Amino acid sequence: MATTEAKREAVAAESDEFSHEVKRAKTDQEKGREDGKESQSENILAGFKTSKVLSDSAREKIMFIHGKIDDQDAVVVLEKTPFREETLTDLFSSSSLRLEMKNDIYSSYRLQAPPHLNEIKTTVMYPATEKHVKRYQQQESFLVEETEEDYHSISLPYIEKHSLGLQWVYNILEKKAETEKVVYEDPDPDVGFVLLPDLKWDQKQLDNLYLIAITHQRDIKSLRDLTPEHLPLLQNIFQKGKDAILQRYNLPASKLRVYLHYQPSYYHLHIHFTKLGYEAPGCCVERAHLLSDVIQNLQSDPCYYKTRTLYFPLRADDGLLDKFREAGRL
Ligand code: M7G
Repeated sequence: MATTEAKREAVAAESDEFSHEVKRAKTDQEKGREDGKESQSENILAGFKTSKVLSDSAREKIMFIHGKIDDQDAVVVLEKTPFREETLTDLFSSSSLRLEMKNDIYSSYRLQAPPHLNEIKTTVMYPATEKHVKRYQQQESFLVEETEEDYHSISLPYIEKHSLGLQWVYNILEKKAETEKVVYEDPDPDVGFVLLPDLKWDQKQLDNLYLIAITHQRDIKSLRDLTPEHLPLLQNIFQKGKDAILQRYNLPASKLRVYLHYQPSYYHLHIHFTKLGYEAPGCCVERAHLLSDVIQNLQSDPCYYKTRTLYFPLRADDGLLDKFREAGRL
């Protein structure tokens, strides 16, 4: 289970090429919506040749596949989406039922739903690098203990050299991508942010609601950089983010899990807003830090995140893990 979760997390931790693909697809989709119809994109998967199933989960109904499109490497993620209460009437009335067995009051069927009620969320990384392919392979995780000293001698130099591109973040902040999706924006350069649906959320149902708030400030990498100077920013995101979600989705703050990841995949400060009860990838205790705790910790100790030992999981193939090993810290 943990490995599938790690892989689901990795879906979002793609390189720039992936972001470009996604942005292109979204832009087309958005254009389609403006025309009053959803655009039908060219089927780039029509000639997809499967090389290997990298991993899958029958329970989560997700599969990560490595293959080729026009002789170039590609990774495709197929994920069945949750049922939606508002489409049940349509589903029952417009599907066909094939009986498999009947015994007393018990019967089982194969229900064949019409295509519009049977969609599969599909993420394509193409052209994919070796790094993409490796990310989705079954991997063990290890818990790492990072002291203040480790952060400066091991993590920070690694992050500065190897972290994933932030172009997709800047595209959102500069209104070059996903503009239609923005739920709320506070344009203030110091305490402002953009709140929008996360890539992982198909926005079809609230059960798996997932939004991210991206700060306009560009120089805060992660939790480690936070000091009391950032309290107005964090409090602003917390309050206005909750207000915006209540207004748009009618979900009160008591139904939300608002947190930061450490380590994040992208080193530009952003806050995750998910629905309480939804086991979002990365909401586990070893990775998620509640925003309300972060605010209180900074209020009680200005150096809390600068000096504290932090714990987080790293996958076996993560280069940062090698660095911790080389330093004798694992
Ligand atoms: P993170 O804490 O850096 O790491 O979160 P994680 O990806 O391991 O969770 C970054 C968040 O940004 C994730 O929840 C991603 O799903 C989301 N995300 C990534 N990309 C490339 C995009 C994107 O292009 N658009 C949107 N809306 N969200 C994205």
